[in-house]
Order: sequence, then structure tokens, then C-alpha cells
Amino acid sequence: MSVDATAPYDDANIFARLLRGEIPSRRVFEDDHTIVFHDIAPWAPHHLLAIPRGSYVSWDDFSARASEAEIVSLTRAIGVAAREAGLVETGYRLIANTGLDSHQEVPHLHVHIMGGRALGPMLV
Ligand code: DGP
Repeated sequence: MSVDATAPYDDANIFARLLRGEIPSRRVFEDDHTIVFHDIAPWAPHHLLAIPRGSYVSWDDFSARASEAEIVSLTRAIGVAAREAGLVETGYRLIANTGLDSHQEVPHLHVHIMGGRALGPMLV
């Protein structure tokens, strides 16, 4: 079921629980504002998720309310994680599903980082 990008933050969502250490994750990067970890159901040989530690439902919520430090952190974290995964030479794709039409499933902002194979054109 897709998330309403304007819904109030649900503290019981799976990434909130992952941030609190209640469920495990394979983390590849963390700083004060952002963590990056392996997606549990990868679509590509490299499939990472970058999320803010702060409670933001969606890209819309994050872009409206996050501090500059949080925005810079998320942006840099994605670059670092992609670089450290060796994806710069071959390339990678970023996706932040946002709201009902996007099929966003987890109501905590996450940016998909995917690469390691030719991804082809965007699918519907
Ligand atoms: P989206 O459809 O954009 O909301 O993508 C949600 C992604 O989250 C999906 O690719 C699978 C991933 N995911 C869901 N639950 C977990 C989990 O418990 N751990 C990890 N690492 N990833 C998860």
C-alpha cells in the first residue's frame, strides 16, 4: 500500500525501528544525520537505501522541514556510498518514491541507490 506523503509521521514504521536498532540492518555509512544500508529486497547487484535519522515521511516533508545540515548530509552520504560501492565508473540510479502515485511503501523518506548492472530505461 502506498504512503500518503502528507501523512503525520508514524514512529512505528520499519525504518524508525531500524534506526532505533530494534531490527537489524547492514549499514555501509552513518553520520550524525544520515544512515545508508543494504535494501532487504535488492533490485540490482548494488541496492542501498539512504535515510535521514530525523522523522520525515517523504521527500516532500524532508525538503520542506529539514535543516541545511541534514540535507547536505543526505546528499553527501549518497555520493560517498555510491563511490565506496564502486558505482561511479559504471553509473547508478537514485529514486525517492514520494506519495500515493509513486508506490512509496515505507513512510520514512528513503533514497534508493541502485547499480551494478545496466538498468535500462525507467519502467512504469
Ligand atoms: P519503497 O517502495 O520506495 O517504499 O521502497 C521500500 C524499500 O524498503 C524496498 O525496496 C524494500 C525495503 N525494505 C523494506 N523493509 C525493509 C527492512 O526491514 N530492511 C531493509 N534493509 N530494507 C527494507
